[in-house]
Amino acid sequence: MPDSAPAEALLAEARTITEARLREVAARLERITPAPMGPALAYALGTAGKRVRPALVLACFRAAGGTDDEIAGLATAVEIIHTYSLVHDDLPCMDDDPRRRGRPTTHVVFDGATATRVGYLLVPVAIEALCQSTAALGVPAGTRQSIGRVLLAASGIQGMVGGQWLDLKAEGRALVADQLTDIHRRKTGALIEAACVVGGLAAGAASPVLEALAGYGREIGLAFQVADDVLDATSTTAQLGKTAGRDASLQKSTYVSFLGVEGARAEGARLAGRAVAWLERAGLQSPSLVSLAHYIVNRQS
Ligand code: GRG
Repeated sequence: MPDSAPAEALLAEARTITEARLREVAARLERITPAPMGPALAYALGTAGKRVRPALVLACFRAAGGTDDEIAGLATAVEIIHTYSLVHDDLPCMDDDPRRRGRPTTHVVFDGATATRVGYLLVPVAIEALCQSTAALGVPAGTRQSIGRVLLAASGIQGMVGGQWLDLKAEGRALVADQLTDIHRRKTGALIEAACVVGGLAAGAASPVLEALAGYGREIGLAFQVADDVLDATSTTAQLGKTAGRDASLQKSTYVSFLGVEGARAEGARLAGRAVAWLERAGLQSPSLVSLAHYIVNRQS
């Protein structure tokens, strides 16, 4: 049985430091942005997530030798991109979901136009957090550029936006396995992989370490979505904090529709094992990352 304590401690730390930064960002945005946008931005930033992506930034930074607490700013930047994606994902023109993180979604509390603007506005806010944090960390200019490029590429057409687009187009259509993997890797996996890589880059990691962190992130990024498919099919709305059974009602192809619940669980475990193997091959000692890989596929929400 893998040790879950390091992952739990890391996630608790990620929640504490990220949420403190998110509160600061929300308070500043509320001061400078007229209603309803200011309150809507603060609402979206104030919802309580698991903070898996910030935890990955922290753990990969430390696995690559980083020690500076300013990494919290970069972890927050990644979480803000993720937050924008959730606000847009829930919109009526996308997954049309009334609940997220145990609360009504931003477009339900405000309206669709406000929630759409919230999403767009959060992107430059994230980039600002990235710039401030990499400057405070003393990251060299070339590496700062790489961090920006990695995060934006993962968020764009070859990553998250492209994956979401393909996912929407695939509703009600049968996919083949490679198409499903491509969608999952882009829609969900790309940002998770980027969280790992930017953590390593901020610590000044050399190429073999970066490659191992990217490999780890790629495997757990896909595993994360496989676990999400399982949870959607097996959990309740109360447990998930978002509407359960959404994939079936939208007639989506998922790992569960391909492999069944047990097959999808086994695939998640296989991918988590592959993620840990990347660390072992590079000689990276990180009980937190090992534990987090298992947490990602065994989580309950
Ligand atoms: C313009 C086509 C287009 C897209 C815009 C909306 C969007 C960009 C992308 C959607 C990306 C997305 C929401 C993917 C799902 C990823 C996922 C499994 C999210 C849930 O993550 P958790 O479980 O959530 O970490 P918490 O709430 O814990 O943060």
